[in-house]
Amino acid sequence: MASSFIDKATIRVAAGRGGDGAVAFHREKYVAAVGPDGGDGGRGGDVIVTVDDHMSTLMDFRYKRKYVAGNGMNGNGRRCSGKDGESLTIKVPRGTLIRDKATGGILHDMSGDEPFVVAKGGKGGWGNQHFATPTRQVPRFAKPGLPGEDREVVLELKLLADVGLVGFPNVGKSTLLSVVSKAHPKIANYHFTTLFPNLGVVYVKEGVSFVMADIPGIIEGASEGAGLGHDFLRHIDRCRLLIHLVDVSGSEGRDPVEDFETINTELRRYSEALAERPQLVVANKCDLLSPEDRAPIERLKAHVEKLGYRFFELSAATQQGTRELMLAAAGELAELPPILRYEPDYVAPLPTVDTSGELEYRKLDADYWSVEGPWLQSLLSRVNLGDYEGRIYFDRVLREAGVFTRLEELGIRDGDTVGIYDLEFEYQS
Ligand SMILES: Nc1nc2c(ncn2[C@@H]2O[C@H](COP(=O)(O)OP(=O)(O)OP(=O)(O)O)[C@@H](O)[C@H]2O)c(=O)[nH]1
Ligand SMILES: [Mg+2]
Repeated sequence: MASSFIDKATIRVAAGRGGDGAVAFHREKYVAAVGPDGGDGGRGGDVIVTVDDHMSTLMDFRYKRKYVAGNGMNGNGRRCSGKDGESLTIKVPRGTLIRDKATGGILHDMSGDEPFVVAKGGKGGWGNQHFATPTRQVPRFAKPGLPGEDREVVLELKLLADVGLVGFPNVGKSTLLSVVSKAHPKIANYHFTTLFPNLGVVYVKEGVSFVMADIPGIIEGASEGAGLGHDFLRHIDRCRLLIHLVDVSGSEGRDPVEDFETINTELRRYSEALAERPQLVVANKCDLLSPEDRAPIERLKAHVEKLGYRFFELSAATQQGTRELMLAAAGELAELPPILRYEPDYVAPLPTVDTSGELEYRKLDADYWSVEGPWLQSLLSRVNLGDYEGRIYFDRVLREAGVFTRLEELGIRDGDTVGIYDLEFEYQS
């Protein structure tokens, strides 16, 4: 589809890393005592996503694919904390779904107004001021900052519309939208005039209005890529009601009943749920049939009513029947559940790490042991210690990597503190 309408994009989002904590000591003339006053590192900036109602495509993401927030600054003496890294805000059109690229899981549906943090900045390391205890008055260590989240995400636009128009090309979908709303979609007597979705607001009466989406035409084999394919059906995924337009004039030599079935088959191939969505079936271009040639209308009517659909006769071009159709649509919508919002279903996989790299074990004080190293830092920044499963997993990886065995060899005793970046725990054999 050669157009500037981009409705899917993959981008990389990288939050800032946290600054390192400082080791510093407070000194005053004539005062003997020195106190630790190393400040903390600043937090890394987040990458945040917000909705911008002036945007209607993901075009901006075609050329710019990497979004990086600022790093936190290191802490300094005199208890000066490092400056937090600057957060970065990305704007997307309303209705954009954010998925994790690796798992396909839904991270967030940008339908509402609340911003979403798609990559969290790394925590700053603590300065040595935090490590003073009655028995350890001169802590000569501080903590490094942690890396920020860095991930690839897929942005997928799914417009927010109550009603979706479906049908073969050239049946009059755009014409219908143009006569019942203020939208000005392109209309012409050839196939695939519409290349990307158009939205229009249909005002029915005071207090009653709805949003209708006009999408490109569907043909047989769309699910295999025929015509414009069927990817654009994602824009009517959320629709509460479909209006299925069928050309009954025979102007293209096709059979209305077959057309109706073909479209439903293609919808089903895209998604069972979409095929099951309530439909109003509409015979369009009725003005082209003479009153004595109602046979195609009657055949379609009988066919769809037997299947339980409501049927309407229409001439979008002369606006015959449009009012009745819009009233019926509004009536159906009043009974239907609200527009679909996608619930997040992303489950962070437990991070796999190669634990073969060397770790640095340091006894920083009589009862304080520090363990650091690249893989440990990476594991810590990716595992969720807030949940039970995450903690068990972290413990297991450390055990299997021989961290506790090594600490015992070095002489750790029960009750000593183990510090791993911003994590501290009391050692129990
Ligand atoms: N006579 C008559 N012509 C109509 C009617 N509705 C639409 N048309 C004509 O049919 C042609 C196609 O109309 P469109 O509204 O562009 O059709 P579409 O379904 O949006 O087509 P695609 O965007 O290509 O899928 C245009 O020439 C319209 O003027 C109708 O009710 N009666
Ligand atoms: Mg059209």
